[in-house]
Amino acid sequence: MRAFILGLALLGCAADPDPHGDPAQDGAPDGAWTLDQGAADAAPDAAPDAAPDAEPDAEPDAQSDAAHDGGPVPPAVEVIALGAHPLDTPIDLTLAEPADGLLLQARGPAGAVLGVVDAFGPQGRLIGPTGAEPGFRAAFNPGVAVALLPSGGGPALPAGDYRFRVAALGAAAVDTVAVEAWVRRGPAQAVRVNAWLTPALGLAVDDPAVELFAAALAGRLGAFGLPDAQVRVGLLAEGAPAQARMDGLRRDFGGLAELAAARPAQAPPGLELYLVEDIVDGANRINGFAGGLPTPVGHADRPAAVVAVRAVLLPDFPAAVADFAQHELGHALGLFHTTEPFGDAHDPLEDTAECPQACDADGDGVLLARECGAQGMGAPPCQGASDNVMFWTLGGQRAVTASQRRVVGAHPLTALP
Ligand SMILES: [Ca+2]
Ligand SMILES: [Ca+2]
Repeated sequence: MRAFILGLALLGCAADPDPHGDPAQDGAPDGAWTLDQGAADAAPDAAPDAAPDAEPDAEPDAQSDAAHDGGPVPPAVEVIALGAHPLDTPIDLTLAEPADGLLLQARGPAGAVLGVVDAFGPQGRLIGPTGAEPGFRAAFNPGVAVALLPSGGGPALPAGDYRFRVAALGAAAVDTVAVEAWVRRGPAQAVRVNAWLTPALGLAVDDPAVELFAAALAGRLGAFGLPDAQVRVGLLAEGAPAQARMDGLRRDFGGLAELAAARPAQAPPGLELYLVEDIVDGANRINGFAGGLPTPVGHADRPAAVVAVRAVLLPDFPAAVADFAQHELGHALGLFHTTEPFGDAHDPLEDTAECPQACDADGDGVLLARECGAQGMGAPPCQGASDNVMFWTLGGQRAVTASQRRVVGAHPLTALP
């Protein structure tokens, strides 16, 4: 979901409804929200539960190590607690040294949909005032605002002063949000995926098809520049939800929260992938959904940390389910759709092709993979414009670009052993 406003992705994204639609077919857009498509007003959360999780320092905004709940912090990551802040107020951060990545997180009430906007660094604007501006996209996530910089790939973030604010969609009741920054230095190392099977699938962690899925997904993640990806499959307890039901346009992510609640508390931090029977977003059935674009670190209890993928095909087509999972995990690691379903928004990366609305050959307003020159077909500017793993739906080649690997490698979860 990038949210909510930001677009979620239809397919894969966080709200990607169909991240790639069903294998071997172009799906209709089913889910994504984009920033300019406002969502229905959500009921305000009556009991905001945002609370700073670090002891306040003498100076209210002093930077200090955060007492986060994400497990041991690897050497390549520095966590800076920025304290509690009201919405829409400037939040300052100083980097003493350059960084390869910066994950900004702001935890608020579970019912709020929050995003980091108006981010600036020493070299200028990083995220637009609403998050939707071309080249300055960001996402809105349920319960925790999360932004990964630099979202456009590119060189390291320079040392110096950074400023941003946290905004909510709709009339959410938010007193303050608890803000922290995860500073990433060094190249991508590895990533751990906690892949959770819902018992309703009737699968065991050592079923051959499940092992094939895990191996295929680890290979897919290698394309993101993560050759040491670990996919650890676990079985959720009896009674865990079989489906994820939500209504993104109404800002209802209850189905994702139910999945998050089923996660074993002792599991190590990682990308949280839930393999379920079905995913329903409003009136749409979708193949995958990423609750956060990107996913937060240390907030596994929040829907923003949930990546759900429909896995009924896993026994027969484990590699196809791994394809869906790769796309959704791409969102969780900070990647937008290269082109959104209606061609009205694109990722901020220069080395991924954009499929312009002029490629809508049948005039229905939706850019299908074949209209965007899937598999290198077609003619410019439509040729090959859907041949990227983060195109909103299936059908094209699954290319990954250098900038996409750069973004993924900025996420602190790629520093976890
Ligand atoms: Ca692009
Ligand atoms: Ca069309």
